[in-house]
This record gives sequence, C-alpha cells and structure tokens, in this order.
Amino acid sequence: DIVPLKRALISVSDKTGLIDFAKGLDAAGVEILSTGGTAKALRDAGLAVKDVAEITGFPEMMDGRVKTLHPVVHGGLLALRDDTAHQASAETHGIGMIDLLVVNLYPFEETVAKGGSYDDCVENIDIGGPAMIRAGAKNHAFVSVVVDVQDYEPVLKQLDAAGGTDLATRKRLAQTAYARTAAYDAAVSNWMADAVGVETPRRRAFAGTLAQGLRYGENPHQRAAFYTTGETRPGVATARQWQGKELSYNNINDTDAAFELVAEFDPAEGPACAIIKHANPCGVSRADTAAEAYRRAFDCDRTSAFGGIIALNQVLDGETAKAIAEIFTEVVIAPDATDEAREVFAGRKNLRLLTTGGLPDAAAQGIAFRQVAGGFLVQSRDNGRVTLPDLKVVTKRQPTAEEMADLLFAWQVAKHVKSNAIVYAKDLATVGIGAGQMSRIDSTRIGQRKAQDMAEALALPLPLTSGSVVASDAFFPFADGVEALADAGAMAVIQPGGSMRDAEVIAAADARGVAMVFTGQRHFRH
Ligand code: 93A
Repeated sequence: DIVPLKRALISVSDKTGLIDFAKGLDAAGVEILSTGGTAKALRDAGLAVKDVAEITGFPEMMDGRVKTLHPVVHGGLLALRDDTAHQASAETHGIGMIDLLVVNLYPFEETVAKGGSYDDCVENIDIGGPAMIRAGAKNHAFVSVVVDVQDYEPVLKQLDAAGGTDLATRKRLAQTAYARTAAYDAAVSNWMADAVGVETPRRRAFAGTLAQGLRYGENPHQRAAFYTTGETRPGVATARQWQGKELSYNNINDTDAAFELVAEFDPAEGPACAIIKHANPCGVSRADTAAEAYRRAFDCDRTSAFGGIIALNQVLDGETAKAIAEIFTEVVIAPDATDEAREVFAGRKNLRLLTTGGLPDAAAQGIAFRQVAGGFLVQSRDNGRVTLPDLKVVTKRQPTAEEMADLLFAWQVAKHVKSNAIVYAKDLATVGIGAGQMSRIDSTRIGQRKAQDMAEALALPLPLTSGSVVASDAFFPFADGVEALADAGAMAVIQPGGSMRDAEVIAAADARGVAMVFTGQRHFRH
C-alpha cells in the first residue's frame, strides 16, 4: 500500500522547517508546486519550484484570497487513482495528480491572540488552505496531507526508505488534518461569538489546539494532553514558566483553580493569596502585604497546605517567596515576580513559578464545559457577583461592618469551593473550609473541626471559628446547619436563601443571636 510521492503542493504560512523538508523532497525527485510566499522562500534557498499560478492559468488575485481554489488543484487532490473515469477526466482537462500536500494555515489564532483588529482577524481566515487539506485528507487512500511541522521528518524517512507513504501513515495524517481544520473553524466561530458578544452556550463549536502532551493524566495509567482554546485572558494556559519541571495534569487543574480564585480580589484593594489542594482551597486570605496574606492562608490548614499550589493576585515579592519556600510547594502563580523572589526560588528546583502578566477579569463572560458519557454539558461561566446593595439582612441582628466585609470575602471564596461548600472566615482570612460533601451539615462540621485542629496545633485558646462568619454556597435546607455553625462560635452567615424552610432557618439564627444575609444567588460548583 505504498503510494509513491511524485508531485507535491506546498503552501505554508509558518515556514519553520520548510527548507530542509523541501530539500529532502527535491533530493528524492519530488516535483514541487507552490504558492507566492512559499515559492519565493524555496527559490531563495535555491530550490526548483513551479508556481501554482502556472498550472491554474490564473494569477493569485484579490489580495491572495484566490490562489489555489481551482479544479486543476482540487482535481489533482481528489481524483481516485484507480478509477478509470476519474483518470480520463483528469486527462481531458489536463489535471496532474498531487500526491503530497503540505499546508499550514493563515495564523488566525495568533492574530486573535495578539489583539489584531476585527478586519485583520477576518483577513486571516484561511479558505483555500482548509479546502485543500480537507480534499487531500478525504483522498487519503492516495494522498498524504501534512499540516504539522512535526510530521516533516517521519514523511521524509518513509520517502527515503520506501519511495512513498504507507496507508497507515496516510490515515494518521488525514486524522491530524481534520483535527486541524475542525480546531481552526472552531477558533473562528468562538472568536466571532466573543466579537459579537454571544454568551449563549448554544451553537458553539468545541476544539482546541494541542499545547502540550502531558506525561500522564489524573493517574499514571491515564494518557493526557493539554489543549488551549486560544483564549487570551491571563491564566495557566498563557502563563510563562520560569523554573521547575513540566506541569502535570493535576498541577494545571489546581493552578487554574488557584488563579481563578485570587482573580476575584481586586489587587487595588490589597494582596490576596489562595492555597489549593485537590482543586479546593485549603486557605485564602487578604491582608496588607502579600507575605501576610500567604501566612494567614497557610494558617487556615497547615496540614493540607503541604505540597499545595499557591496563587497571588499581585506581584510575588522576596519576602513572600521566602515564606513560601519554607515548606514544600508544587506551583506558585502570580501576575509577576520580583528578581529577588525569583532568586529565592532558584534554589528550589522542584518548585514551578508561573507568571501571567496580569489578572483575568473575574466578571468576564465565557463558556464552561464538562464531559459526560456521550456528550458535553455547556454553560456560561459562573461570573456571578454580589455586592453590598444586593444583600438582604433577614435576621433581627444586623451584621457589623467588619462582619459584612468578612461575609462578602467568604462568599467569594465559597464560589470556588466544591459543593456543598461551607467557608468560615475571620478578619479576611478563611479559618475553616468544608468542601465537597454530600450533606451541608457535614461540610459545616468539617470546617469547624479543621479550625479546632489548627487551634490545637497553634496552641490557641479558642478555635478561630469563634467570632467568625460563614458562607454557604447554597441555602440551608434545615436549621441544623445554622445550629452547628453557631455552636462553632460563628456570628454571621451569608447564603442564597430560598429554602422551603427559610423561616425555620432564620428563627434558629435569631435564637442564637446570629446575623444572616441572603444573596439571592447560588454558587454550586462540582
Ligand atoms: O486566501 S486563501 O484562503 N485563498 C487560497 O486560495 C489559498 N491557497 C492557499 N489562502 C490560501 N492559501 C494559504 O496561503 C495557505 O493555507 C497558506 O497558509 C498560505 C501560504 O501563502 P504563501 O505561500 O503566499 O505564503
């Protein structure tokens, strides 16, 4: 099933590796057809090339919008070599076969990523390239389609060894080719959705570009890769890694959770720090300095923080880096890092430092999806926010100003904790977090017990839940949760409200002198 490669069409925007590849083809006696810029690059390197314009009989026209869209090209890609009628038509119309197609597309994704204008982006939608790729890939029984620079070398090797490609290779190349055109059109569609402000999850295309193969998935026996969607908001996908080994699947997931959480806190209102383990925060704090925010986040649950992932909402400075370096940490992500901070970490070879150049807008629109057997669930991202005027006090006691600040802080943290989420906070630091439980009362008790453990470890007279506030990501279905948090010493609660038993829940709060506010908004996260 070896098909000899006699004639190639090369049309590439990214000219990486082009000359070496073309030299290899030329040395093997392959005739090369090419489009304007590619042909020039090849000629400049001393290679013999035929212009596509010469075989189509039309010049490249309309700013290059029409160069290869011609039956002499598409017939050469699509004709079945073993079909006498196809070959007769080719003969009649003077169509020569094209055995190898080498195309990479106009840099649409890159143009979007670097903030190109609307018209620039439109002009970078490649039409002729995908048309040829899809045609050649359909005819993989006879045609080899190369869209990835990584495939130059393996194709040359087969050509040298066998004079052509085998069917298994052509099928693999065709599969890669359709993955590329699908991802390309998805990028175009998603850019248009953003450009015209469509938030609806309906009529979305899903595809990404392979950013990185990963050593393994959530577990060592699972294979994995990281795909990026071309989104430009600062985050784990666009961050610069300064040091440390490659990020793992779980690292990427946790780093994302950490950075998205701290993005809730405006750096203009001071530093914030979050420590993540297994996609849940085990400590979050705001403070006057980044080092203090880290220390207070660490003090929420020192046990869990070991081997954690840390995010800051502003520049990582030397003092904070020193405090972080005291224990084993997997990843630190921040908008930026000072030279001093980088020097502190330089001695810690296993610690990965990522900088993003900025903070994403937590209120931005976007799309979130997850897989279920046989499909995807798609929703707009949870960009819900509440501010003071949205809150409704439902108890006799009003929260104090300090409690109100803590309630809003705890609420923003709870949005990033797996449901059922209960967050105890005091003085803008979490002091106990209950995450991912099947019943809300269990999360309430776990948060309290964590605070108790820390009180014992730090020899505090009282657990920090004493005099704290609590956020609950969804309503309390029964009064028992409120009683449990009042037992733990909490003085105020923030929750969506809306339970059938709200009256009982409010009565329990009133009976214990606890203040309660309703947000009217829920933050389930699973
Ligand atoms: O503008 S196009 O959509 N019209 C075409 O007919 C066409 N044919 C190839 N773009 C087209 N191409 C693209 O040109 C290729 O996909 C490749 O990215 C680029 C190579 O152009 P050049 O050889 O002039 O650098």
